[in-house]
Amino acid sequence: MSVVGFDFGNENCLVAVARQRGIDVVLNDESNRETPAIVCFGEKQRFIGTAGAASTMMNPKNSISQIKRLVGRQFSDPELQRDIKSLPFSVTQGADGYPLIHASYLGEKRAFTPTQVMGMMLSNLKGIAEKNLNAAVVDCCIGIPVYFTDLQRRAVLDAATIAGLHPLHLIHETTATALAYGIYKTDLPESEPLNVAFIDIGHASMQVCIAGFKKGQLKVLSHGFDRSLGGRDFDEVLFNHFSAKFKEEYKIDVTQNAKASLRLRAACEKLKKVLSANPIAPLNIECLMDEKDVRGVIKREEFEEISVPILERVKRPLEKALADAGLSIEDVHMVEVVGSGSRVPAIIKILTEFFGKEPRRTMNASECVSRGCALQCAILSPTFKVREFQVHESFPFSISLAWKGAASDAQNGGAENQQSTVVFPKGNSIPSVKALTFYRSGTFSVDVQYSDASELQVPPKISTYTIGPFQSSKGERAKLKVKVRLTLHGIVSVESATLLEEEEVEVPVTAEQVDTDKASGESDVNMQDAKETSDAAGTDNGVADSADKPVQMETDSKAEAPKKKVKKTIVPVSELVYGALQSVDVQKAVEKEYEMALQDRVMEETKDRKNAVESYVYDMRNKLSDKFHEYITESEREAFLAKLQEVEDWLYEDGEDETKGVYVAKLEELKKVGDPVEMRYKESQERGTVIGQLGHCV
Ligand code: ATP
Ligand code: K
Ligand code: MG
Repeated sequence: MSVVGFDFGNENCLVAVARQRGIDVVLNDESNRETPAIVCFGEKQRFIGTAGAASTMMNPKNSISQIKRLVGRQFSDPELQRDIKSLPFSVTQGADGYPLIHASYLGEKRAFTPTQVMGMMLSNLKGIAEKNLNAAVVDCCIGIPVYFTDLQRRAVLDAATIAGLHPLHLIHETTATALAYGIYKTDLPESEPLNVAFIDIGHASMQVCIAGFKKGQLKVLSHGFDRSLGGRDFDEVLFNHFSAKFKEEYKIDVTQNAKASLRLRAACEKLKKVLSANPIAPLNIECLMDEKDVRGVIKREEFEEISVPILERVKRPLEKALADAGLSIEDVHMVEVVGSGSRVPAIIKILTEFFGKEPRRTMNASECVSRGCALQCAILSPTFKVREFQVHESFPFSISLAWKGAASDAQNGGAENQQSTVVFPKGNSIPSVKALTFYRSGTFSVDVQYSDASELQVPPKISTYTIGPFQSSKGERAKLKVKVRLTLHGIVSVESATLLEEEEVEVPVTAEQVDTDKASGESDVNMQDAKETSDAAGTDNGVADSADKPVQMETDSKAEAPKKKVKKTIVPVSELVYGALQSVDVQKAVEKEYEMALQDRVMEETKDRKNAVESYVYDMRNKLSDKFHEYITESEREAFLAKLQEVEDWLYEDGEDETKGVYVAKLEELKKVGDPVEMRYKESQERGTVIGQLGHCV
């Protein structure tokens, strides 16, 4: 199996692989460690990553960036609405209420889901890993922001499927960083944990994680985030500043011109980077719009002044993380800053003031997430031996289960009959399984929802599960055990429902029965969880839903014989996840991706074959006047040179844009003339060598 970690950034993606001697961040085709998250749709193929970034300026409307911002969100999402205002490509609302990205591809107008585009990007990253490992890559770990909703997490999994990847673990980016920090430390305390705050400021968002480290383990204590506070917000501030200035000074409205906007944004990003190291920075763009060259300059002080609305927000996620961890400032022993967006000096100033100590940069700020992901993948892989290190992850939101009371109550209760209980409270460990017990007489449904959707600004309902049909042998209300799982990826689903029927026959405990209970795969911890949950559900429940002793089975199996036998029957559960792709749609997307990848490959090969013809022409021309000179007659040489010239001209004219087959045939045509010459040359060389050797022997 492959051991690969992907950091899919809003701006930059990194790929890390595990090799026997350690973790390496690998280079892409252009020999860069960072690959821009851009998919550009062209007339004949797609350009992805570095090639995509190179095409952006020429083809802004078809260059899709900020992919991570768009996945798994409704079109009406206020953040998405804000984001798409500054994007050069078109995003509209699809029939299902989710965004569609429009681009012209192969000369046709096409629409893609953000998940599909993420799949394209992941497929490119997968290719980078495969080239470096020289092996197929399927198993991997992918970093995700801690604030990703259930739907966003599912979208990443779908995108991975489209790319032919199988993520073993979607890991929170800050946790990956914490893992990469802790696993190499040999001096971690035995008892009192070392508390470290990790702050990641990327291109579009800020994440905070406080983790406690002890020898051989890390425990995530809390999270904090601002989903819209990152490097690009500073670019935007500068962009607004200069576009207003240029409107006044040069009478040009950059915002009305996609290309000019793109160029000014890119220049502002550069300017921001210069300001991180210098007190003042210039901005010059030639021919920005209406043939006008523009000039500007800004001091770091002024930049910080106009950035106050952003900088003011840095503290809030820090305060929240601290409060949720139940720590005071003095309890935080170390502060580590990562993410390239954190290079803005004003941010470091705020962090220093807040924590009362200088934040450190001991980690590689751009690589740590990908490294942590690869480490996590290595830990999960049976093929790698990794130093014993446990990661106790904590879930950032509260998840509830909601249901309607039983039918008889519904008739007089109506809406009041809606009940809910928190299944996974904020801070719950990941993964986790909990069980709830329901008493029902027929098919019923439960909703999985956010206990507090307001902090996420999403509709509260995640999914609905319909449980049934089932038939209780005794009629009346049957007892059902419903298992809810919080997966390693931080996705919640109802995993199974079991009908429990106590039979009057008294039977002694058998070894077999104990085994069956064990086989259910729940640890003691989880059973304890289940009890807590059901207690909570039990308190405010009516008659119908009293969640009664869900751990009874376990006590039964441990009790002394004789005892009651419990008959277990699996009850069907059907799932509806709001906004998630149906598996048939994912399958269709997989096929489409296959087609597009094939087209890209054909085009790459075509370019390759065309280059082969071109280099043959140059190479042969040189050789004909050099080493092949004596192995061809004067007239033949003249004719061949003319032929080569003719082909060269053709390459720049009629043959500029031909199919692969045509270039292959053209090369064959030339080789028919060239090969015999080459052959004669080689033969004479060999003869020469033999003679030479013989001569030497004598
Ligand atoms: P995210 O974490 O939001 O998904 P990402 O991982 O792609 O995004 P990073 O690569 O960590 O983001 O950071 C990119 C941001 O850092 C960009 O906004 C970039 O302009 C900014 N940046 C890079 N170098 C500097 C610098 N020297 N000074 C200021 N900002 C910088
Ligand atoms: K990154
Ligand atoms: Mg990042």
